[in-house]
Amino acid sequence: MNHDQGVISRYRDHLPVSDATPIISLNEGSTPLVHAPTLSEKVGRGCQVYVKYEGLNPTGSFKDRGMTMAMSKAAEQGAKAVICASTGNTSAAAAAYAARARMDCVVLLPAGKIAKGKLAQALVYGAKVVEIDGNFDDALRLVREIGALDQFEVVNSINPFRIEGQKTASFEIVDVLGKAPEVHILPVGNAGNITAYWKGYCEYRDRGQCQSRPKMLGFQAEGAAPLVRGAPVEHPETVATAIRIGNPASWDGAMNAIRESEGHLDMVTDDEILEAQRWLASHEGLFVEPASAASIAGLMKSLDPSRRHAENPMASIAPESTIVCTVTGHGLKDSDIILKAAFPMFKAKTDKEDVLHQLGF
Ligand code: AN7
Repeated sequence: MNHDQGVISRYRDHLPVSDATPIISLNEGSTPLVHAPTLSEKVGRGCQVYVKYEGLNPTGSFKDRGMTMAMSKAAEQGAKAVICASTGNTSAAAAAYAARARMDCVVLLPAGKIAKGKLAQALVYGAKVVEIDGNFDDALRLVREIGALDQFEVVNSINPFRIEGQKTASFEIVDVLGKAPEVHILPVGNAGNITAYWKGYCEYRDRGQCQSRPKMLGFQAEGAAPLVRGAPVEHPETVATAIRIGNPASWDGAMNAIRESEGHLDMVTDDEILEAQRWLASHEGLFVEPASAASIAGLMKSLDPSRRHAENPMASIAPESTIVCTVTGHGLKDSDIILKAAFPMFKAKTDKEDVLHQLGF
């Protein structure tokens, strides 16, 4: 049996690997592109919405695609240890793949701002976890400084191999649809993923695997929207801790994707994010983390009839368009956010009558 079934082995012709590259993989990728019938109805005009459900990667987020590449190349280069800053998901992926590669892993996390599931992952995979008294941007600055010392390979998305791995999501979407979608919607934090998706679509088009490329729509959280505002945000704040980033590393890559694709960049409020998260779970059966729901919130915002035509990126979309929303991470990583919200529950005695009575039957 072929043990390598992850994105490198499936797309190696499109990736900078050779026979000298040891493949560090957990069979990431091949995530489902789930049709969303209720969301499609909401969009209307015969459009079809699909959700790229990246929460089904081995560590529960899209970061595994980039990490298999970054870690394989680090192993090829003989690295003994890796380091990254993270809002949570990168640290989980780095820790898992480092365990697999038998390397040490150091992760720098903003103290108190990481969803519990992600922190648990970094710890159980055996990373050395350093909580920083600062935000993600501070942690990334430290990683750049420490990375320059040569003991560590940096596996943040400033490592170009991360972007290479992440572009495979676009390949999968085209392979499944048989074409590129008309619109692709993503949440944007450090902006590596939107950069990677655009690179993937461009390369696939250039190789004749698809004829067109989608408009790229990126959504940031309102309190952490440096790209929308055109300047770094010193104190980013959002309930979507994964995208609580004030100075994205792939700033230029994101702006280039938006410009070249004639796409659009916008922001959504925390309330819109949480509402979209619950809506997607309760209407489509897909539980994603808050940052991931920013793409759904963005689509919904674009449908709001009260929005003026000119600033609405969906206004110019043709009928029967195919729209793909990437939902980047699994909802279970941050169950606290749901449980804090005081959803109604029932209490009953161990008694059939009482259960029915409490339910109002
Ligand atoms: C679920 O883990 O930056 O725009 O350190 O975890 O490529 O940064 C996470 C980012 C979206 C934003 N959704 O992607 C990290 C980190 C989820 C995320 C993003 C992240 P980028």
